[in-house]
Amino acid sequence: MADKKEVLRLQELAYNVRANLCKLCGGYDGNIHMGGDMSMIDILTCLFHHTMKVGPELAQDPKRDRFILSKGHGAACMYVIMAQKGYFTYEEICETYGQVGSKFGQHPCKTRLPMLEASTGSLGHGLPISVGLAASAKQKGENHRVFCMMGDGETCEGSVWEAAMTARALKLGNLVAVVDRNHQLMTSFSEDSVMMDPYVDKWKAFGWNAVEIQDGNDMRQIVKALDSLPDAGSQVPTVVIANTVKGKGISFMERQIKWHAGSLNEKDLKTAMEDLDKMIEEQRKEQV
Ligand SMILES: Cc1ncc(C[n+]2csc(CCOP(=O)(O)OP(=O)(O)O)c2C)c(N)n1
Repeated sequence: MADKKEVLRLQELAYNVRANLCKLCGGYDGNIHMGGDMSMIDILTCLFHHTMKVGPELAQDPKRDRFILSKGHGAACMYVIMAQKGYFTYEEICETYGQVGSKFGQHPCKTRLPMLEASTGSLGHGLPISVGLAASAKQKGENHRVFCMMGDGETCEGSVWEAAMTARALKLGNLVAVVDRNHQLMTSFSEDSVMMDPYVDKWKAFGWNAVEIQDGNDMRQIVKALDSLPDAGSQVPTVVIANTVKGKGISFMERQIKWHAGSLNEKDLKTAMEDLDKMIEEQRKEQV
């Protein structure tokens, strides 16, 4: 069972990410990919604050875990979490987010933010890059892990499955793919456009160790799943498939196709903050 105190600590951090992301969106003169950010926030919070060995103090350390945000359109969410870790401040993000020349582009850019492992945004490339990083680590006898966060829609890309076959062939037990299975793409629900199910079986058929999280927005379930990952020396890559809700936590965003990306006016922002306050209040009560 996941430790209650730790679960609540992570829930509070996830609440803070959701709130800061909404404030960033409210102050930004353009669209932010709020739907897919809200769905992956809980998993990403657990990865950065509980599971992975990462942080600004380890940025040059060869023993650090590697993280690739393959669904690069979720950059804003990752920046807010990286600010919590101390890589830079939240205020710095807000000052220039999405502007030409900013370090904080709508997609992550390694030339602007050297602590990133790769630039991403063109879907389907993160897993192939992660396979390269994991193969290199294995060859050199290093025992850190490589984590790659993808969207379920992203896994329509053939390059994902080419990488999946290669990872299995190379016995990359140091590789962990995480799929934000929010059942939505950009303009439709996933099962209305492409037949993804039986999704877990597909990964198993490619020889991967597949772990499904029934509710990928429930921190208890996330911690339990990520605490049970095989160690880096194992011979089989692992995929964690987290069933999530796009727009999670915000009443008018949840499961709404139009909220793949959007902007928040003053009234929306107020409602969003009230929704988030209610959510964290319930979580606090549950953990007492
Ligand atoms: C190669 C490529 N094709 C298209 C896009 C445009 N695009 C950005 S997000 C998105 C939907 C991706 O869906 P999913 O991976 O499920 O992301 P989520 O729902 O979690 O936001 C698309 C098609 C892109 N970034 N890259």
